[in-house]
Amino acid sequence: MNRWILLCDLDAFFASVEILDRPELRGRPVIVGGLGPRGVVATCSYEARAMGVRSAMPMVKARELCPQGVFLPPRPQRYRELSRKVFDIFHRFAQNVEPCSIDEAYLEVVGDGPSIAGAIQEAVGEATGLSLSIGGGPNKLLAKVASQLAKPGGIICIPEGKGAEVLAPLPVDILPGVGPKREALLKGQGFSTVGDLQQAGLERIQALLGERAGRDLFEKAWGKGPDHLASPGLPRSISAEETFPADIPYRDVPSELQKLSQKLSARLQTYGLVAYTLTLKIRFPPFQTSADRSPPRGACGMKRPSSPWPEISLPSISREDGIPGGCASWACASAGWSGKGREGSSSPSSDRSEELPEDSWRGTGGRERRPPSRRAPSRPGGLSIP
Ligand code: TTP
Ligand code: MG
Ligand code: MG
Repeated sequence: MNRWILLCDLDAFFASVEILDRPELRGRPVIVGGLGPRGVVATCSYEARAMGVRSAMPMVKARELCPQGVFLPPRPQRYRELSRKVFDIFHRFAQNVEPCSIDEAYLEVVGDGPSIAGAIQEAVGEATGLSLSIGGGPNKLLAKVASQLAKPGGIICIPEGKGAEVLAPLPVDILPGVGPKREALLKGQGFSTVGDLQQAGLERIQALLGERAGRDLFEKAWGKGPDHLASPGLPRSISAEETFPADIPYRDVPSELQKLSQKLSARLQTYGLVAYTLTLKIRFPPFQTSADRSPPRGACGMKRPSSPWPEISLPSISREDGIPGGCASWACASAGWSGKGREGSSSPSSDRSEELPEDSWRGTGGRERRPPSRRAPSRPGGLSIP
């Protein structure tokens, strides 16, 4: 196999950077995130993960689980600086790079996959001191799964034709798209491993999940996935969000949303984009999140980013949900667009890692992640599943 897709993902990225800059923290449970009463964990070192701490977990819970932890606020600028260095290395080695986030990208490489992966890992380590895990395969699905198995600090490459065999003994939630709900549904029907899904046959999976989702999952179970990277370009959405230290009264929500929409508008402008849909999310006490999305180019009155946005249709949210307590604890506005929506001359960065919103470390959108129990032991320097 001469052409490989590699998924490169830094290990415990924000926490690793903190440890890099303060080596005395090495070996300690380091937890990075919002330190206020509403803060959530952005990420944590593997030592903290051993204590049960996870990304997107409320910081209060993390403190309970790991009272001896070192709790640090995020430093987005420093993370971006290191991310840029790492992405420069990716571009040196790869024909194509598809960024997925600030610490992660798919690379298309030609040659001996495992040794190219080893060279990338080494170059990143030398240039930044950061640990990188790499999964390789003939397509994005297998590269992604392999990268999960390779964490932390390993390389696992799955050759062409071996995907189904490697996947068979793994738990169903190794497959992208199988979250806690779907995992419970599948397990309830006796499908614990990917091999169970392979054996079930397409029709049974479709009967359970519907025609399209069933086909999609069945194909993944057999190791099929996209074998080309998305063309370099734009992120699919941009968002701005705010977690308030204390609940705000409902009458203040419109002005807060105005501020968020201005932030968003500025970001759209940076990329020369015209928004296509607008989504609003507001969290009401105790922890109820309401969302409202405009139809394409529709009622929310999406306009050119240069003009201030018109009023946001808050009332439709409030009527549906009755606003218990009459106040909000969190708000998020995001915008998406069609490929055609881009304007004129400004040239956006093709590096989507740039898109991490300043405040995304608050992690409000993420789901708690699972313990890395399924991770196979990996050895640095290269392991290839024969
Ligand atoms: P990930 O690559 O998902 O996680 P990680 O690098 O911390 O750990 P690993 O890859 O070894 O499992 O995310 C990269 C960074 O993005 C992470 O260091 C912090 C940030 N992040 C958040 O701010 N909130 C989140 O909910 C998640 C998942 C990540
Ligand atoms: Mg990572
Ligand atoms: Mg990542």
